[in-house]
Amino acid sequence: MCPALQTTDAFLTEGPRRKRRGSFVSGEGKVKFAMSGWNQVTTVEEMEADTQRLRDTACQVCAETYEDRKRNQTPQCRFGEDGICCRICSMGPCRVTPKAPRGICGADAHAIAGRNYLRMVAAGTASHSDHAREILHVLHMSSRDGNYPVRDEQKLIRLAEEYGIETEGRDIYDIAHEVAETALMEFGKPFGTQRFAERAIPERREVWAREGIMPRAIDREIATAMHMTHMGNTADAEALVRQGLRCGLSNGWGGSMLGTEVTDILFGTPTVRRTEGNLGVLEKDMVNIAVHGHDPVFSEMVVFAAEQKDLGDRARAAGAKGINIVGLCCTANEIAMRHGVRMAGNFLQQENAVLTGALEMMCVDVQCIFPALAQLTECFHTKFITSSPIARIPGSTYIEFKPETALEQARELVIMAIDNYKNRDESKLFIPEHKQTAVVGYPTEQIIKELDKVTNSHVDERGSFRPAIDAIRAGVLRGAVAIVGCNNPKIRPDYSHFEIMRELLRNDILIVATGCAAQLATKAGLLNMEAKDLCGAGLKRVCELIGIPPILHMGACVDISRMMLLANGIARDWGVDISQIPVVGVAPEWMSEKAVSIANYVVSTGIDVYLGIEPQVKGSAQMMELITEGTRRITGAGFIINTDPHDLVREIIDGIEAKREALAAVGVL
Ligand code: SF4
Ligand code: MSK
Repeated sequence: MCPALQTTDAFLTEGPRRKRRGSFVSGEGKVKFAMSGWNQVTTVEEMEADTQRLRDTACQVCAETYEDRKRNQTPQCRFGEDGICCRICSMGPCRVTPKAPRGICGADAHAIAGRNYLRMVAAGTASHSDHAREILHVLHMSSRDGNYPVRDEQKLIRLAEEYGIETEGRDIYDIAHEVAETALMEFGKPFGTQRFAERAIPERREVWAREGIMPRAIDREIATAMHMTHMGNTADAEALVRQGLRCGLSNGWGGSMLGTEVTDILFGTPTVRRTEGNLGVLEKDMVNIAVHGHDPVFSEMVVFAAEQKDLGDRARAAGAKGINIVGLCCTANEIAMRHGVRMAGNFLQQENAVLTGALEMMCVDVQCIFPALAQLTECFHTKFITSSPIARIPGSTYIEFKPETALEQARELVIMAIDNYKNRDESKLFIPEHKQTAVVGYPTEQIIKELDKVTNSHVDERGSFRPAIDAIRAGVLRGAVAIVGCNNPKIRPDYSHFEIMRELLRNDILIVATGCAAQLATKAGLLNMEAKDLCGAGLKRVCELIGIPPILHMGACVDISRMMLLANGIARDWGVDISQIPVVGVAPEWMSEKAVSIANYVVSTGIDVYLGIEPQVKGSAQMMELITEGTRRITGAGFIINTDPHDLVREIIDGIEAKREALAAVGVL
């Protein structure tokens, strides 16, 4: 038996409720901890042991994983790492060195790094916003009897009223179609700025107007970014950074916000639900189907099809106990929040899910999908289905998903998976046992509702932010941190998320999480109500009073706009700017261009962003200064970068305390 397997077995026989003691290094040195009462956290070491055991399976079937490919890519190119390789025109590629400080056209390191950076923002904005556009087209064809009815009519009416669309006496689907048409204009309207920017408090809008970063049409901001970075255009790093802020805003207060609103309208605004997370949610004797990606238009229909009785009967006739749908990455967040569907894991767990040998099918839609899944699934019986013209992958079975035929297509996929159950090879089967219960589904509306329970304050129909403010004002909560983002093999996967979350909880800081960070919290057990025992006395009391876990799951990476509205609401209530409230964003393990776009809109909203992975601009001192301090001069917030999670969390706590002191000095606290 290999050592990794022995380790895993030891964990399993010891059981999950063992006594735990340990230590971790914080900014103040090594801190010992002994958990009292609840002691069911799944540690990163336990997750790593599971991964190691699954790598044995990979060896057994001669499959490679991202770790093998990472080794082959090491050392990674320094020019790329520092952002100073330009291949924008065919005179290049040009690489900046001390001996050759300019490209052939004369662009220096600052221009090259700035252009590369802005292109990342543009790509991230395009991805989130195009996702929203697709869903808007589905809203535009929604119907009472079709595949996609409207599930949250109240939210639709509210949005229609915000848009100034007549609602009185009209059929809900007429309203839905007009809302969709109006919203689709936000992508390409020739004049004006983003309508949702009007949701921001006046102080913020003033900053955006003063600094010339008020977002116009989404497609225009993307096109402007691409135009500015074309050969022979902008070489001024500050102008590139400013366009990054504006382009990011067109995502956060445009495309992403639309994506979230319309997803809620079509599929229902999430409510609190219990679910489970980690690979242990795969079932040995069921037909396992993983849905992976971001777009719920696809996954919702697969979930719906799998619940149909005749397909359940078919699975049982095939010798299985039923059909088990699980989610990966942000698709998991979407369907967990609306249906309680269990979550198999985050970004760097996608290969592990296949390596269990228990997946009959992996269905993907868009974004964050490893092309490597095609080769990997060939080593197993797993069918790998791609469904979107946006994400075509050689080696997959491509079944283009169309809203008009969605249910029939989803049923065909589920049938294909059921028929594949018989092809499972028991000799390759290993499902790690670790899984955790989790409470998910805290969109902004739900958080307000829950926090209102603290003071029973008078609230209007939409609730009030007063209780959160009172808890922070009293110092019971020191502040709030939004932890978002991916995994990145440049650092130990999930470790930074875990360490930062745990330390923030100990320091009475409420966490809201989305994306793959939220998935780590799920896997670790930090979305469990009982995780309050890991918190400082203040946060623990708030959790007990309200009945919430100390980390609130707010959704997918597209849902970070929910966090912007929450911060906006708190600032409005306090009568201060968003940049003054003790709320920050953290992306400890980010990797995607979407994350760069998100970071830009969060900073533009006035919220500091703490990064655990360095942006690829290090080759330009000017760019480093611009993203850390320059944006602060423009928006009141900037990036704080530290690759050591323990140092980073100390900086976060110090940052929150500094904001509290500043508010106390002006009499707000
Ligand atoms: Fe080189 Fe300038 Fe062309 Fe970039 S744009 S590849 S720096 S010549
Ligand atoms: S899935 S963008 S790895 S959060 Fe949204 Fe996770 Fe990051 Fe993809």
